[in-house]
Amino acid sequence: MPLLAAATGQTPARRPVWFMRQAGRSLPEYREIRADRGMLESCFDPDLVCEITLQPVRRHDTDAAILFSDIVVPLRAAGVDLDIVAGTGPVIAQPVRTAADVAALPRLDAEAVGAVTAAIGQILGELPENKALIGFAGAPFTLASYLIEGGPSRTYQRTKTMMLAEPELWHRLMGTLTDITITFLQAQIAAGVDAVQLFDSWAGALSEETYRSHVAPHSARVFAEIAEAGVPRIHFGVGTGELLKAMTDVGADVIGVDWRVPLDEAVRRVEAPVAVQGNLDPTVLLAGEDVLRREVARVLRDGEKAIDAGARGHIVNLGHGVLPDTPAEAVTRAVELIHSL
Ligand code: 1CP
Repeated sequence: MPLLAAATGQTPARRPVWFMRQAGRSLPEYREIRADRGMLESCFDPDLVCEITLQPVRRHDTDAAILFSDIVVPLRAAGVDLDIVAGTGPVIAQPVRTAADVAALPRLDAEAVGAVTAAIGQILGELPENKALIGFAGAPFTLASYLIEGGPSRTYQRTKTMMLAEPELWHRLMGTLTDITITFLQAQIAAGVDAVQLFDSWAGALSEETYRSHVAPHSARVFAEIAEAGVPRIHFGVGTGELLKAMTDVGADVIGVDWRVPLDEAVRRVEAPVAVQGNLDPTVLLAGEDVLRREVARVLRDGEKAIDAGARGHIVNLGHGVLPDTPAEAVTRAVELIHSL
């Protein structure tokens, strides 16, 4: 499997590529299948999860499938009242803001994500042998931000206020979310995923010092608890150029890099022999053939420089998710270029 080879320091048969949000609105076949079904409902339907997970792999020939799910799925499975609202994202019915709210948070029983593990079994039965299935979870900080804010946020005002003003409460909340994340990832690993990605998408809102004191111990526990399984562990966040070393130090095998930091610079920052994943700007897929060709060539060159500088390998990806307006043809073309250049 090219993705596993790149993650573990072997020479891949071809350059592995997949895209965050490769399943989703950029695909006409996804829009059709989701037309009359809610997002959360879809995430708990194994047949749909299997079909939607495989759609981008069939169409684009990516080297990995990422499980079609969402970071709030384990919270919903545990019993948190929330919805995923089209055009907005996760919305929490009763935001978690007080000691009583934190104490009342449910725990996750692995059986509650049985639909997800059933879907993984189906996907593995259909996925070609040289392609990896990536499982994932939201990191405790990013999950906490949705629970506390009640939905998407630009400032993370309430989240950071709890962190600073009530550190004990904060760490209790993070402890509970860490337990949920570990249970969710262990269930996916037991069901057979080939690699996992921990999405700490919004960690870039924090200074390195705050990340290390208030977040890293919890994310480190997630990585430690799944280490024994031996599947590559990818760690990703947006705008985390200043946190790359801290996010690697928690125990990642592969570090995700967004478009703000060149891959070879990223590997110098992490000071560890991990693989790098990234880092095309998602808007490159909207900018036409000449730009696409130039930017793909640049990222491939940066990946080689990163390997020369000590990276274990390079998994090609975007710096964040495929934008919904992206023409599906541009994604297919990017994969072709990445495999041929
Ligand atoms: O193809 C894939 O990548 C798999 C599907 C996937 C993944 C990995 C979805 C489907 N969600 C996620 C993870 C996820 N969910 C993250 C981490 C990745 C990232 O940084 O983008 C985050 C932050 C969320 C939360 C979320 N869910 C948002 C972002 C809201 C915000 O704060 O800006 C949104 C818009 C959703 C809904 C969602 N999740 C996935 C899809 C296809 C959609 C859109 C659903 C719809 O309206 O139809």
